[in-house]
Amino acid sequence: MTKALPQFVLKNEPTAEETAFFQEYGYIYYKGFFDLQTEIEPVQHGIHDLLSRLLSIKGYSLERQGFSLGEFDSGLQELLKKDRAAVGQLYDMCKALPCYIALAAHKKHEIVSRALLGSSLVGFAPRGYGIRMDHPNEEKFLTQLHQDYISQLCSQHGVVFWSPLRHTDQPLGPVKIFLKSHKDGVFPIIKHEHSSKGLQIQNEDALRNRFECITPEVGVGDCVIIHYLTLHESSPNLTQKTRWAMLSRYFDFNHPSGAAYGWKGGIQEGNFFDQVHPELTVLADAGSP
Ligand SMILES: O=C(O)CCC(=O)C(=O)O
Repeated sequence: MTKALPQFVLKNEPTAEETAFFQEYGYIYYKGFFDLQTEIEPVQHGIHDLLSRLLSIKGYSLERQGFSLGEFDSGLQELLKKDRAAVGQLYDMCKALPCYIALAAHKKHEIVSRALLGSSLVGFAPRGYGIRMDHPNEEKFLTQLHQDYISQLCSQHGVVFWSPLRHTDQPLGPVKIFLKSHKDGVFPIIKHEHSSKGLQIQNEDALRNRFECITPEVGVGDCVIIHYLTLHESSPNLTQKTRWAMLSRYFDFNHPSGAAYGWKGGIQEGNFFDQVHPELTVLADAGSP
């Protein structure tokens, strides 16, 4: 049976207790973080409409149910079978939905990240936002064990907001979060190639065993906030539906780690971990760092 995990409800800003929880465990769960009707539904509606647009451009007449909160992506599984590349196009289209962008940059993210990070000055990680689609039985795009800092690089002190558009229970594949791992700093990386997949945490299995792992089921409208240094990874989607999740990232301008190299962005901006941290990088076919 899954262990019941603490859930908080955000009032105006995080309380001292919530901040202390986040700083101790490296994550926090907020129930009802987004309003279903005014904040979530427009994004789901937008996705539904984009899918219709894509199907019509492609000339596919797939059978679709009308929009509902649970079935906003009706027709997607058929499209996956018919034309996987078109689904990749949908992935890019979703990120451009104005109602989603407004949510990703919503003031409450700034308020919450300031409080959790104890910073008066936070930034919105450029190109650190997006909507993940994890399809049934498709493992290629699942994230491996990682710390977000490795690919974001703006600052070691940051947070990622993770909020699903479909209720994420165990079969749909919650994020695995390794509690308190943020306290150990940046872990050394084995560099295989120039991509986030190519950056592998050294001694992955030993780290998985060292920290307690949780897999929080997350409801639509709820949000899990994870520290940039907390180890986490995807779990597989074992259902027949796509797992949808919105992510956005905020970082602390006041932390010395970002200031040291001018808050350079990460992989999306063409900057790589080994350029900033040669002392923590080992090449795949070399010895220890
Ligand atoms: O949604 C997931 O499974 C993990 C997402 C994640 O860690 C990431 O995109 O950096």
